[in-house]
Amino acid sequence: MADLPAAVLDTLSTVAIELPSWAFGNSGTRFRVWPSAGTPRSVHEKIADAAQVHAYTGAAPSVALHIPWDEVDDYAALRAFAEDLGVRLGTVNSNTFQDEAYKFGSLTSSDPGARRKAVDHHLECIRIMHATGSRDLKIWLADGANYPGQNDLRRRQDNLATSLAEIYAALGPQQRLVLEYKFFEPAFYSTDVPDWGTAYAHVAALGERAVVCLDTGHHAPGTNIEQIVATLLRLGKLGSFDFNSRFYADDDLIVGAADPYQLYRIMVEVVRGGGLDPASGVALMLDQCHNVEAKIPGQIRSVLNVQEMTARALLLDRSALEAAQDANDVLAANEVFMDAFYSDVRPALAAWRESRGLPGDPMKAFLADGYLARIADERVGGTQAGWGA
Ligand code: AFD
Ligand code: MN
Repeated sequence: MADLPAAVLDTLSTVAIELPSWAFGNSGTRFRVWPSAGTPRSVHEKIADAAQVHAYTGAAPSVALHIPWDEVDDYAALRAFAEDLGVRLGTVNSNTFQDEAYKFGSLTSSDPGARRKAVDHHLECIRIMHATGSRDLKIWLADGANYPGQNDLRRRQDNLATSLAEIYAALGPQQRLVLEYKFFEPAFYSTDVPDWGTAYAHVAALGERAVVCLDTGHHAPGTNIEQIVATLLRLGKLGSFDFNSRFYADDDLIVGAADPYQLYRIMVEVVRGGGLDPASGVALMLDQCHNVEAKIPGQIRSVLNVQEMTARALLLDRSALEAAQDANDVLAANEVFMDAFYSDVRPALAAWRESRGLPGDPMKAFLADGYLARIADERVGGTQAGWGA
């Protein structure tokens, strides 16, 4: 495909993919966290690496923070540092899954002291958001149980509702509470926010500035994720994605790498449901842990994968599709749907990037730049960032 319709390119130019600060630190699995030369030793160096992704792709203008992993004394200064590098600070991710006090839960815990500590952590995250200018407070809870009988499943929901209500009441008028679900892990028998329905029930009870985060790696195998996307968009409660891909569990691999067709189907529902309209408030964020691959190139690949599948979704001939659907012409509808998926948009995207002063092939341009060799030389000493495990 030589070029894309102007309307597609106009929409693509508004698509912003938020990068997770933790993707640039050392990461791995519960078995081993792999260090690598040049890994950031501070949130400032993470932001510098994230700014490289944006500089080469033009599509990653914000960086999500993780508290306490990215704690600093002066968040206003951190915000200015990021903006000087051409990116802004985005979602603030809380962390109530690593402190000893949360061994048996945080916001849902039967221990009022653990709940208090967890709520106070979120109130601190909100204070940070005022300094960083962040809109979203993202809450993912590891809370759950490993054995039947361990927890009172119903009381955990009551505790969660009470805790979330206090946090929600502390939000500023432009801020949102984004509740993320995950069907298992680290808890193995029950997770207190396991699915979109539970997350939806809680955010619906809280109010209009409470929404759901859909992490694409947080579903049972075979789940029809795009149907959840369509439903949450219809309900006005899809706040954000945590994009990644998986083969078996929450593998946090490069989005689109395991199943580009699934990413296309998800983006078709995002387009159909108005999720690309900036007014929709839907945030497209990556949540990945680059295990054995280089981190900055891994993020560049991820951004390009989202951009490519979004372009294909925007090419879908919706009027032909609707006509075939209304006629119950199964094969014609599927053929229209697949026709857009089979479009190789890469040459047209390369030409589009060059027309905007960006490298046609961001990955090739970045690798030729020598940044990775420079940070490997310069970043000696200190303590390499990880995910605190
Ligand atoms: C882990 C969790 C969840 C969360 C992320 C950042 O599984 O996806 O969004 O950490 O806290 O990946
Ligand atoms: Mn996530």
